[in-house]
Amino acid sequence: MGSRGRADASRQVGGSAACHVLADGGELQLWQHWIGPDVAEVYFERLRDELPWRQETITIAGRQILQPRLSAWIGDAEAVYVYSGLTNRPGPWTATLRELRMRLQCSLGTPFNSVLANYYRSERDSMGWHADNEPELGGDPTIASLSFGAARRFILKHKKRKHARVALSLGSGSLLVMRGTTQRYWKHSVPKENAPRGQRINLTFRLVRGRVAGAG
Ligand SMILES: O=C(O)CCC(=O)C(=O)O
Repeated sequence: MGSRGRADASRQVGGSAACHVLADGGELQLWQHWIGPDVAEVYFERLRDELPWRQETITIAGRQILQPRLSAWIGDAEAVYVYSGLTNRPGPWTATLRELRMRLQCSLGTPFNSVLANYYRSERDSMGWHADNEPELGGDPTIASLSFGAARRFILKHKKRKHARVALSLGSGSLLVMRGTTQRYWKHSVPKENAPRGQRINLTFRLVRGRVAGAG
């Protein structure tokens, strides 16, 4: 980490969160500027350069497809996580991720032992509809999502209530916390967009509760 990164990273903006109460007990808290723009730019560069980005192949309905984004799974050794048929063994914490984990844990009072990092190279990279409801995360997990770089739309829809939707814009330095029953009753996605967007990195910090039988 350069001296600029170290000095800037201590200037956190924070402020108050916008709260969204979702049907059936879901809860969202969004800090649009949890980290100020200059510091967020430094974090973006550090994460882009530090993380072991890969384009994974996943199996959906028996078909192998390349994920439309790059990703990296980082965490404590026991944080093995299965997602869309992929067994993710965590890579080691980097200095930047350790620092962000510490800040989140202090702010939210919630422990995290792992993070899924996603790198959206352009507006054509995306994340399909899913819920972070794998058994390893336990019931009703708290997920903390930090975004850096280009703003992207983040959409939630209820799994059963047809018209229940929430659309948010996640800008650089924003922190979205999903709690309560959000993962049980809602799905979320980052859709492809047509208008040009720059690169974006998103980090979702999680607490994986140990490997479950049959997790591969
Ligand atoms: O990129 C985002 O904002 C969302 C990432 C996400 O849905 C996930 O990591 O499960």
